[in-house]
Amino acid sequence: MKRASIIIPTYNEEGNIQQLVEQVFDVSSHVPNWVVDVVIVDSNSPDGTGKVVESLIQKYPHLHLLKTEKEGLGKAYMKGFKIAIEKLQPYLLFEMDADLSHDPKLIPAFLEKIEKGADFVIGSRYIKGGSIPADWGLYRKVLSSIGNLIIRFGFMKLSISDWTSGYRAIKVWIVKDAFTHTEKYAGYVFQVALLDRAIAKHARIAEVPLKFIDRKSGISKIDSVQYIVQTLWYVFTHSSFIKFVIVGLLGFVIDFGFAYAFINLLKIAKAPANMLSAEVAIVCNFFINNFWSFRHKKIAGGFMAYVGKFFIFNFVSLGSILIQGGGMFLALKFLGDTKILLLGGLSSWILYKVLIIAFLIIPYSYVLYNKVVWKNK
Ligand SMILES: Nc1nc2c(ncn2[C@@H]2O[C@H](COP(=O)(O)OP(=O)(O)OP(=O)(O)O)[C@@H](O)[C@H]2O)c(=O)[nH]1
Ligand SMILES: [Mg+2]
Repeated sequence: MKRASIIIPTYNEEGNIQQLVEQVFDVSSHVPNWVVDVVIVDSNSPDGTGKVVESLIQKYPHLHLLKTEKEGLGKAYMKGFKIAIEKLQPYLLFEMDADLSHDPKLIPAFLEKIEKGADFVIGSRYIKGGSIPADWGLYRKVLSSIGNLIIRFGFMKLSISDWTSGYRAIKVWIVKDAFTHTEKYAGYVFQVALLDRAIAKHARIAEVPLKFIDRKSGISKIDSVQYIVQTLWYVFTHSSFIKFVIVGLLGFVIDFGFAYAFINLLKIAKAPANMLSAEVAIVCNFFINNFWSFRHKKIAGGFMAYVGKFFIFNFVSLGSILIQGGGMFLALKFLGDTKILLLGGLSSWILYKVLIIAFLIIPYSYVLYNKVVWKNK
C-alpha cells in the first residue's frame, strides 16, 4: 500500500470543510492500493474552521489538523507538506482547495496517472473535458485564461495548459527538491514556482480534466493585484523571455541603424534594405542568445552540432526576413508610403517596422528559438 497525503489549506472555510472531508474520505475508501491521509492547514480561521476539523478528527483517524499563522497560501502549503512528509511518510502529496471547487471524485483519476508513471498531475481547466464556471464574470475569465497563456508562452511550455490550478498530485521527491526555491514564495505564485521547479527537474507532467466549481459558501481570499504582479514578475525573472527581449531590442537598434544607413546613405530601396538590415541583426542575436538568454540550453555536442544549429538558425532567420520584407511590402502598398502627420511627419515605414517587429517577429522568433534552435534535449 502506498500513502498519499492530501494537504488542504483553509482560511474561513467553516461552511465547506465538513462536506469536503466527508467526500474525500468517501472517495478514498474506494481506492485500492492507497492509504489516504488529509492534513488541514488552518491559519487560525476566526470563523471556527479549526473547531469543525477537531470534531471531525474523532470520526476520521486519517484526518489531521495543523494550526498556523496567516502567512499566505504558499507558506501554508509548505508547512503542510513538511509535517506530512515528516509524520506520515507519504509517497504522494495532493494540493486541494477547501471550498469544494475541486471535486474529490477526481482523486482516482490523479492516482491512475501517477500509477502510469507521471510525477506531477494537474487538474486542468483548460484541456478537453475541463472548464471554468460559466457564471464567472468576464474579468475573471479573461484574467485566468490570459494569465495562463502568458505563463505558457513565457516559459515556452505550451504543453501544460493550466499553470495556476491548485488541484494537483505531486510526488514527494519533487516537493522536497523544490523546498529551498518555493520557500521564497509565500502567496499564490508559489504554485507557478513549484511547477517551474518540477519542470526544471524533468518531472513527468500529466493533466486530468477539471470542471472547476465556483464556491457556494465563504469568500475568495485571493488578492488579484498582488497575484498578477508577482506572477508576471516570476515569469519575467525565471524565463528566458526578458533576456530574449533585451537581445531583441539590441537587435532592433542594430537593425534600425543599418536600415537607416542603407536607405538614406546607400539609397537602397526600402524593402530590400530592411531585409538586409534584419539579417545583420539576426546574426548578432544568434551569438548573444546562445551565450546569454538561452545559456541554460546552450548548443552542445561539439563543432558540427554548432554548425548545424547555426544553419537552422539562419533558416529560421530567413523566415524573419521574409516576414519583415513581406510585411513591409504589404504595408507600403496598402497603407501607403507617406509621412504620418500625427506622429510629427514620421516616415510611415518606421512605424510599420516597429509594429512588424513587436507583433510578428517577436512571437515568431521566441517560439522558434525555444522549439527549434535551443530546443531542450
Ligand atoms: N491556511 C491558509 N489557507 C488559505 C490562505 N489563503 C487562502 N487559503 C485557502 O486556499 C484555498 C484557495 O483559496 P480561494 O480563496 O478559494 O482562492 P481561489 O480558489 O483562487 O478563489 P475562489 O475560488 O474564487 O475563492 C482555500 O481553501 C482557502 O481557504 C491562507 O493564507 N492560509
Ligand atoms: Mg477557491
